[in-house]
Parts: sequence; structure tokens; C-alpha cells
Amino acid sequence: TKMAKELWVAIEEKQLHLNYQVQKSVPTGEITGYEVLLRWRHPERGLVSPADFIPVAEECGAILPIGEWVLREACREAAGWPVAHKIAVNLSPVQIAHTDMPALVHRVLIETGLKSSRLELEITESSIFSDKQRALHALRAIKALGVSIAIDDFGTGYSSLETLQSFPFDKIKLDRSFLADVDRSEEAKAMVRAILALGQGLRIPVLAEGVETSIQLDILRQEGCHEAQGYLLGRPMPIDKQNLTEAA
Ligand code: G
Ligand code: G
Ligand code: MN
Ligand code: NA
Repeated sequence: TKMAKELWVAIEEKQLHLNYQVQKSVPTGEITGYEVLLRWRHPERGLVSPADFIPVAEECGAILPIGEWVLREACREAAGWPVAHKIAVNLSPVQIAHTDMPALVHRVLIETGLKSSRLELEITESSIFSDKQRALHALRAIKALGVSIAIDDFGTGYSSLETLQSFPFDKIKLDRSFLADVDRSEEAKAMVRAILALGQGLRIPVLAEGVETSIQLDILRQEGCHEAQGYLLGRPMPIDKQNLTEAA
């Protein structure tokens, strides 16, 4: 397709850039990290959402060079920050299936000088779905570098609980759909409570995504959620628009 062809030149044409969205500790309000979110400024179409172009990039293979660019660019930028916050980079299942991710991550950390403990990779359950042994092997090798692994969009996949048992994730990212009704519905609150209890039982911290109101944040605090991310705490923005020395 036309979009697929355009994606292959997007890097060279410097049409891609990164936004960062702050993540904060629920009990203390301190900044715990930033999620890296890719943006594509198309010469005619304007800003294209990753929800629209990532699937195309995965289909045509352009996600491999694009994903590598995101990882390198994010590590390079973060290595130059005045404060040592963590960055969380999204990995596509296609990257895990088709590249030697442990070798790439290792290379990028050396090239950019970013400390491995400052990098977190976010994967979805679909990453583990196709070739489970290969995926788990790659994730273990990445963790051995000192990089942490978060499971993204948790609760929306098919085999959530099984996936959690098969790999020692460092963080559970509770999908934002669970937050949407938490201030209005007891059922939604019960779901959030159950996932927090699961995290507690497995000793995996839970980050709630999509926090838009202070009522939602209050509920998360009451329920013992560790971290939060969402428009209430900060919109995704280029790093030069973030106040990196800001105290929480
Ligand atoms: O930033 P936004 O909410 O529009 O992102 C939409 C979707 O695109 C989310 O599911 C997010 O995980 C995904 N996404 C954003 N940046 C990247 C990226 O660098 N790589 C991959 N694989 N997915 C990304
Ligand atoms: O799938 P992933 O969790 O990586 O997607 C992150 C997406 O969620 C990004 O597209 C980001 O722009 C979006 N996002 C971040 N905060 C909020 C929020 O508070 N509300 C909504 N609706 N979307 C959000
Ligand atoms: Mn994510
Ligand atoms: Na998510």
C-alpha cells in the first residue's frame, strides 16, 4: 500500500519523533519514569496516530527499522537528561519474533551509554502468543542485561493469567479500559481491586493507565495501586516541553 511505502522512508525523511508521557508513584506523586510514544508527521496527512500506522508497519516489516530507531533515539535522548528517570519503550511482537532483541538492546545500551536499569520494555501478551519459547528466552536474556519488562494493556488479552505465571514481569500495566468506569461502577472497581490483589500476590507492582480524573487517582490510592499514568498526570509531549528537573 501507499502508507507502507511511505513508512519505509519516514525515518530518513525525519518524519518520526518521540513523545514522552510521565508516570508517577501513586502514594508519593514522585516521577517514576516516562513512556516513549512514537509520532509520525506525514508531509500531507499531518500527524498520523500510531494506532493507525503501527499495524501497517508490522504488516510490511517497516516496524523493524522503525522500532530500532525508537529504541536508539529514546536511549540516546534519555542518556542526555539532567535527571536519571527511567524510560519505557513499547516493543512490537514482530520485533520479538523477527530480530535478535537481546543483542540489539545490548548494542544500543553500549552505543548510547544509557544505564540498563533506566530502560524498561513494554510488551503485550500477543508478543508471547506466537512462539512462546522463543519469546520467553528473549525476554530472559533482556532481563539479564538489567533491563526491566512490563506487560502492557494487561487484562485485554486472551491468556493474561497464564502469561503472568510464565514470566517474571517487573510491572503490570493495567489497561485504561478498567479505569474508565471506576468512579461510577462498583463492578469496575472490583476488577481493579482484583488485578491489584493479583499483583500483590505475585509481588509485581501495578501501574494504572488512562488516569484522567482526581477521583480515579483517589480510588487508586485507596486500593493500593503503585503507579499511574494518564492525562491527569501529564499528556504525551516532546521532551523539551517536559520539565525534567520538576519535583513531583
Ligand atoms: O500514543 P498513542 O496513545 O496514540 O499510542 C497508540 C498505540 O500505539 C498504543 O497502543 C501504543 O502502545 C502504540 N505505540 C506508541 N508508540 C509505539 C512504539 O514506539 N512502538 C510500538 N510498537 N507501539 C507504539
Ligand atoms: O497501548 P499503550 O498503553 O502503549 O497506549 C498508550 C496510549 O494511551 C497512547 O496512545 C496515549 O496517548 C494514550 N493515553 C495516555 N494517557 C491517556 C489518558 O489518560 N486517556 C486516554 N484516553 N488515553 C491516554
Ligand atoms: Mn505502552
Ligand atoms: Na497500555
